Amino acid sequence: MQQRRIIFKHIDEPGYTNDLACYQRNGGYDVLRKAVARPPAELIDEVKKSGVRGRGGAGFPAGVKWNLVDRKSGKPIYLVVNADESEPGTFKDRYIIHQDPHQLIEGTMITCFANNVKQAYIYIRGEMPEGARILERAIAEARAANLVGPNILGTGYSCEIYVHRGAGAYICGEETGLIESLEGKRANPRIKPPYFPAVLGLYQCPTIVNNVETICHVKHIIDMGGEAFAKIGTPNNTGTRIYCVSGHVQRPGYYEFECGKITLGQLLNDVCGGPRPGRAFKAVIPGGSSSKILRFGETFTLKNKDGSTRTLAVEDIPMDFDTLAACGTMGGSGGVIVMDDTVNMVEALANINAFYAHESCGQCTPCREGSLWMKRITARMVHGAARAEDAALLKNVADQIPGRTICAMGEACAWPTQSYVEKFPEDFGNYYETKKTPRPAGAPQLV
Ligand code: L3W
Ligand code: SF4
Repeated sequence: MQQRRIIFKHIDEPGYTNDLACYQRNGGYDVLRKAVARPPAELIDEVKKSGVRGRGGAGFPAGVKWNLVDRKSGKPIYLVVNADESEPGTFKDRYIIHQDPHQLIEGTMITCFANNVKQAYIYIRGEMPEGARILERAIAEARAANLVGPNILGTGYSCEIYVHRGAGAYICGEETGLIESLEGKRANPRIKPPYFPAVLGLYQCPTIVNNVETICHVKHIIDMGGEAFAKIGTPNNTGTRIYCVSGHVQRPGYYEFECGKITLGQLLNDVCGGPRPGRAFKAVIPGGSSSKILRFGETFTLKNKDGSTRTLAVEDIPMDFDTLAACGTMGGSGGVIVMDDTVNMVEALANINAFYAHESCGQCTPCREGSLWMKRITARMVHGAARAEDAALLKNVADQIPGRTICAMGEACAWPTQSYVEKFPEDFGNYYETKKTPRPAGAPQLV
């Protein structure tokens, strides 16, 4: 399978990090130069026509988001680039930042010009200090070349980009938590609807929040035109996607393909070399740890447009937003985590549950208490204190969370438990019998 590298075109070439001259030698900032000569509304229209969907997790169309921005309020419009890449299994944005920072800065400036933004923030995850330094140096280089800052390219248009470092909390990647954090507060997500950041965001002003990869796509959309971009990939799932593959495959890594033009089986077998010698695939998380797990061997019956149906095995699923959603999971952030038959799903879930319980911001009772209880139950299971009722109890706790919380982390923490327990009854059901070991006298109570 041939990759189609658009975002990653120059990713492994030496000289792209903090070398503006190298970037410009290869056409860097030419698209910005052309963009600032066009009416901003035209640029927004190109992005709308491209159909590009957000690469951070939700897959919301970027052009629609830009259209929802309140442009009549008279308040400044802000752009926030979400570089708080924290979703377990996802490692693409940091690579763009490290290897090709000017691509992100060019996309940021085009987005700002199109939306009349005068101040943009790149909110970068606290654990990526080198990425922050690279970006700061690259912005300084661009500013010195009159590509960022006052009166860019002599157009009279001015725009500053600031790098803002998070402090290592997953919830800062949720757009409203991120905005609170940017305002200097604790990253407690805000209730939405009714007000989305497009209307009331940073400092209660209209704000566009887009993921790093999405912003990079903007550069290429403006370069080739929205219609041409829409021809890449599949209808409603346009452009390329970066899949970050980790876990039990022979060649883990990041791979860029046309969205939906590669199946999960092709990605894992042909591209990533298949399972380790002597092993078989057991399960795969297709879009970051928050997405529901897929079990090798399960099938999905999906409806075609003409009313007929088709049955897909896990290996046959095209890696696009819509098909993955129709299979009950999601493309999410593109983080594909593979598990082979050495993995016990109770242990895998215990790991994920510990993560979500630690990262819940605590505002909503179902998420705060539910994630903690799911962690406690799976922890006691793996520590040899499983109880007969644990699988059912886990499911019961998880079922109380989705739809009852302020932000999507409610779903994110519940979906793994729901899907693991449901799809791997042999691991969860047997756990009590096989792993039950008496607690040593005087051992601390696990729950
Ligand atoms: C204006 C409306 N704007 C929706 C905007 C909204 C947001 C975007 C999507 O969750 C997912 C989650 C994680 N007027 C609007 C509107 N918008 N209606 O559209 O919104 P939403 O609510 O569907 O999703 P979300 O809250 O952004 C994101 C999943 O991503 N995920 C998490 C990844 C985490 C990272 C990370 O590492 N930092 O990326 C993983 O797949 O579970 O489902 O912009 O404002 N009427
Ligand atoms: Fe915080 Fe969880 Fe509620 Fe989101 S769902 S606001 S992370 S408690």
